[in-house]
Amino acid sequence: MQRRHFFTGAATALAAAGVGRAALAAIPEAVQQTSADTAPPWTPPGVTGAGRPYSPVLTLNGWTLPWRMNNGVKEFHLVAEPVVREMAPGFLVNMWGYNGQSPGPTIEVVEGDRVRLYVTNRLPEHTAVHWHGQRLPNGMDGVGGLTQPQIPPGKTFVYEFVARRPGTFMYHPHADEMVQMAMGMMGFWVTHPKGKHPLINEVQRDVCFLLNAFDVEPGSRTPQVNTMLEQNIWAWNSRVFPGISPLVARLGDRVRVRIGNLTMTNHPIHIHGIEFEVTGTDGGPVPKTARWPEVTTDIAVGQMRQIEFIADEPGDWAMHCHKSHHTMGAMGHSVPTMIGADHRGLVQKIQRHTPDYMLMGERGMADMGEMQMELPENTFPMMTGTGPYGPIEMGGMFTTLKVRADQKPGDHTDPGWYTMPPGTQAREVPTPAATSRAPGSAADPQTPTDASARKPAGHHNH
Ligand SMILES: [Cu+2]
Repeated sequence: MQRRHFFTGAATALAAAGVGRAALAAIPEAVQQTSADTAPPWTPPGVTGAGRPYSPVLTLNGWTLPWRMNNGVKEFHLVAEPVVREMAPGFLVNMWGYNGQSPGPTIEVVEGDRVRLYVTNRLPEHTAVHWHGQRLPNGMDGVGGLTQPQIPPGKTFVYEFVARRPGTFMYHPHADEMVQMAMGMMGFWVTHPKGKHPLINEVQRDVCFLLNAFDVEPGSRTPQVNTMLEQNIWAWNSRVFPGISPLVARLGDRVRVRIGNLTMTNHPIHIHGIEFEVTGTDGGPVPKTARWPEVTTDIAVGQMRQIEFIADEPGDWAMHCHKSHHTMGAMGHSVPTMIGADHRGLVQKIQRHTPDYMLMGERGMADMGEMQMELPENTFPMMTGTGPYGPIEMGGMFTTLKVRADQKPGDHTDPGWYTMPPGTQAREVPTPAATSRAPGSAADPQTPTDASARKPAGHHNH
């Protein structure tokens, strides 16, 4: 849901001074977003001049900033401000963002558009906005101190340039960057080609999102801004699974996914069920002769990757970062590995002194997915997300690609879980007796029954 708020203070002052209607509208209204749901693609209302048609993108758990035409210039209004982001249902984090959310709204323009961006700073400290990847005059590059004075709290600056090349871009502060990006300040930018482009395919689905990370102590609500690498919340567009919308496609659709990385580590993004090609980066389209098939592509820090595939296999396909700790929620790194350790009888003894004591990891960590452990308030569980067959045991940077034959063209609504055709699903069969070993049994080689079992047998000492 979007709400529009006018800068009533400024408007009142201007009205009192008897300024005309044109001056009152000198700055476009700043549209606000109150929801973390995926907003439908924003199609501009009937426009003329530079308001040329394009096929809009879908921002995963985000939205597109409406613009207005003013004498042939597309005008936007960003407001940098503190926001509360719902990272997953019931998990709220105090962030800094733009126009009510983190990330900020996606900005969509067409190659050749003259763009004017007003930026109002409602943060407690100065900021500046860098338009990552754009060709523009040096003074519009948004590097505080280098190309412009910082935007002080309470002030509005304006940027203006021509979106010269089509592609996938982002925006973020170049002011107190470590703090401001750790607090969630960033947004996506798409410049659509002005016509048919030899290296840019027409697609039926065009989805974008940013990779971001936070360090939110369990039980708290504000990210630790001085954490360099040990973030514990791995997010897509400031959302974590199961709070991330699925990518939905109609069988046979050509799908483009644009991903930017504003975390401090790389993310190998992996999609099941299909092969894709990297068709572009933030540097522009990749020549066709330089594309090769992949199922995983690594997205390094500060990079963007634009990938494309044909959604020709129906199902619910996992799509995730392949760093396994990035598909988990907050967890302690100091938990010792307990696999293979025999703790029988020990837990009860410890619980006599420490009634809340729990043993973790004796048989692996999978049990965590359904463990009903008491968590501090406002803590995102370590693993979460339940599928039709039980806990998915993943959170963080994980979602699903849902491909359906009966999905309507352009319909992004979640079709629910996939129904497997009969005979196409892994199933249990009788286990041959000779290979059956119950965990913890004497036949389990990882479970020594006594000290002598550890001694190598059949060898002589030399
Ligand atoms: Cu990752």
